[in-house]
Amino acid sequence: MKVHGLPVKRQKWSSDFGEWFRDILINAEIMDYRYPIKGSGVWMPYGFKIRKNVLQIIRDLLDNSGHSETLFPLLIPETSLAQESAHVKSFEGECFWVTHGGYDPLKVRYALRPTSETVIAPMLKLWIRSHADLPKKLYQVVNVFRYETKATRPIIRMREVEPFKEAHTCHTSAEEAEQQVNEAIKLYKQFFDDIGIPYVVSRRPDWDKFAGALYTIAFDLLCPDGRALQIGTVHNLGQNFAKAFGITYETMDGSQEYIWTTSYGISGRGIAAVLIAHGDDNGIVLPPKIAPTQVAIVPVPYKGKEEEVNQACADVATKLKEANYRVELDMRGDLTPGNKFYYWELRGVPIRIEIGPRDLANGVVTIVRRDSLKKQTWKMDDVVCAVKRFAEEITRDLRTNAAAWMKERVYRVNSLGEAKTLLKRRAGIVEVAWCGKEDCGHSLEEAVEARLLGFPEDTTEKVDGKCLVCGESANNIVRLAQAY
Ligand code: P5A
Ligand code: ZN
Repeated sequence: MKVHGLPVKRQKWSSDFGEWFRDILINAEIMDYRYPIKGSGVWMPYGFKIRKNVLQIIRDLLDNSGHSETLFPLLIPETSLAQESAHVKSFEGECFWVTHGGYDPLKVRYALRPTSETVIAPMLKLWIRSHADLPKKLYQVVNVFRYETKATRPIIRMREVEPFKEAHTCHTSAEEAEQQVNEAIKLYKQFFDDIGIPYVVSRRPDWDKFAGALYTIAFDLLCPDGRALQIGTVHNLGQNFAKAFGITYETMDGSQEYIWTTSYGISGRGIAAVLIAHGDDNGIVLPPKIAPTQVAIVPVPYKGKEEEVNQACADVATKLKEANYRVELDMRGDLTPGNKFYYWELRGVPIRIEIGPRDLANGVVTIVRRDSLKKQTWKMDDVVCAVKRFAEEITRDLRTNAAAWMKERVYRVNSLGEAKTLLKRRAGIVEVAWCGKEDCGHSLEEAVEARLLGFPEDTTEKVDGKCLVCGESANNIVRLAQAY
């Protein structure tokens, strides 16, 4: 079978994850990465539907927690980008620059936004007058552009990053900004929990924080190849951008103060994470909430019984649609039932219903769960109840299994040798004691040839250990991993 001119390969999720991911995007018709610009891809119709459902979850979460959706321009004058010194230093080498309008060189060149702090700041300066204007919580869903020099990968490391969901908030005090950071962490936890994605939350070391931030909290997912993927970040920006752009507000007692800001973002990696965390050797597996098709109905006809079987399938489809499920009745005449099973499995449709003459005679349907591939028969009259129940079970089991898989791959060790061995064979995430000194952190990264993800932000556990580098007492655990 060929899809879109590419041979269908069956790389294994379990043994050849990188290839699996690349192939599955094309084979399941999610993203075509053959566009003639490196780092740009095309969301295909099926992928676009998944993208739309995932976006809806984020929009709902943000809309229901006091954020307002907006849309800011794509172009940033270099003069704006340059206003916050740490920010410009980190991002100017990553920008795509617009230098001409037609034949005319521009006096001030424009950057395609690599992120929007410096797009939003000049407008906040105009909008924020007094404490009554605060807090302010905005977000937008856009594409951002980063001239990534590391190997690009579809969805995971794009140069045109899309959909980029970025929130920007403004506050009257440091405490309120910190509270917002915690609120954002909670929102992102809810988002990932909703689609069953496991994560660890870590405070990035100072040298790896977002440029212009006081500190950065990051969500990381462990991929089947043992590498960590950063799937979302929350930044406390303190007053850095407020000071750089002169954004002040009038306090209750009439004085002028700089505002405090935060920003947080999730990219298409939020979608990639679903494919990565739940996929298997047969394809992708989608949680019902975001599956474009939740139930695929496949008739298994037998000579002479075609009409009855097809009619029963149509009746079941109608019932399920009336109960608001997204249903596909697969009546394609040119495919065998086997081909159809393969087709829907590859695309991760959570529930498949098969009806054959024997089912019909017994007044039942055969229901197959995509996650476990287990088959069960169910009374045809109760099909709506069955689908409801299976959808709930699949949602729960996907989350539980993915979380268990990741948890098994978090190791706590107390020697550099052990850490190095585990990380070398990409066993997962390794936790060690660290004194917190930057020098020791760098030495640690060098010694084990991996990245420091940071301090756990999802536990308050203290340890009674010794820094593996300098031997001084260390109460903090730090996470290390090979990272994307
Ligand atoms: C927060 C939103 C920011 O840009 N400004 C607005 C802040 N943070 S970030 O960490 O730089 O990016 C947010 C998340 O985007 C993902 N990401 C990418 N995804 C795909 N391709 C890329 N090239 C890429 N770069 C960053 C990461 O998940 C990151 O956490
Ligand atoms: Zn140390």
